[in-house]
Amino acid sequence: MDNSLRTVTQAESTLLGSWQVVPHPAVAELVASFGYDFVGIDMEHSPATDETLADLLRAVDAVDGETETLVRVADDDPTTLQRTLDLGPDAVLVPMVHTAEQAEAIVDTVRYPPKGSRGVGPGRAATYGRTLNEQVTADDEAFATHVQLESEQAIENVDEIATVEGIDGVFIGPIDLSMALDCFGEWDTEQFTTAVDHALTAARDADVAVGTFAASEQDREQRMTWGVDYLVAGMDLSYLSDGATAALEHGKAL
Ligand code: 3PY
Repeated sequence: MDNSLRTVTQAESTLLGSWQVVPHPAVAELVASFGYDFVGIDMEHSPATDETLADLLRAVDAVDGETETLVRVADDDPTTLQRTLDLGPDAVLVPMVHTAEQAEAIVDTVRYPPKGSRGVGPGRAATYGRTLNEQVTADDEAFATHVQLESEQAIENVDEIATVEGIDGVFIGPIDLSMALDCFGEWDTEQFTTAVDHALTAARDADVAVGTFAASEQDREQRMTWGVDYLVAGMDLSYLSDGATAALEHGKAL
């Protein structure tokens, strides 16, 4: 399967994903069955462990082999990244990346020598049928590396971050970014739109993908006007809370 999260800048339309913070394989399986392009699995703000993550990835992969997996890791620690990559996701998204030096260190961590410093031991990422040699040789193309921009410093440095060789995409974290810019949730403020425009331009100039997050109809409409390559269009907790609220209200009204 081609890895769309690596080549998304050439895609004809915006890839749509669903975000998962409830770390149960049934949720991953259900969401993947609706035809999303990818499921974003959150290890930064969820109670998922590495062991749970393996089952979430299996659940998505078992549905139809078409839906990809993007794992937002907890941090940029080499151990975190290597343990995640050994489980074979289609993409990793590293939060809180503020500088080009940090992005360079991430690329070094995710690549095997001589290009980087990743240790060999791919486990599930070897897809079991391949020899270790085949896995290691193919692995640079097997997954995408995206970094999340969510601070004033990241926006200041975005031109350098986006051009780091080996970075496939940048992800604008609107919630944290707006908080960092002192306009929490105020998507139309000048400081927020200026920062977003800067990030979009830098990504385009560097020819890397740009993605973002939306949790409501209004957010989706706004973020599509940004011309993003991939969009997280909703998340499991919101689906659950919307459905639970609607059923309760309907039941009470009868
Ligand atoms: C943000 O918007 O800051 C996010 O991290 C979305 O997941």
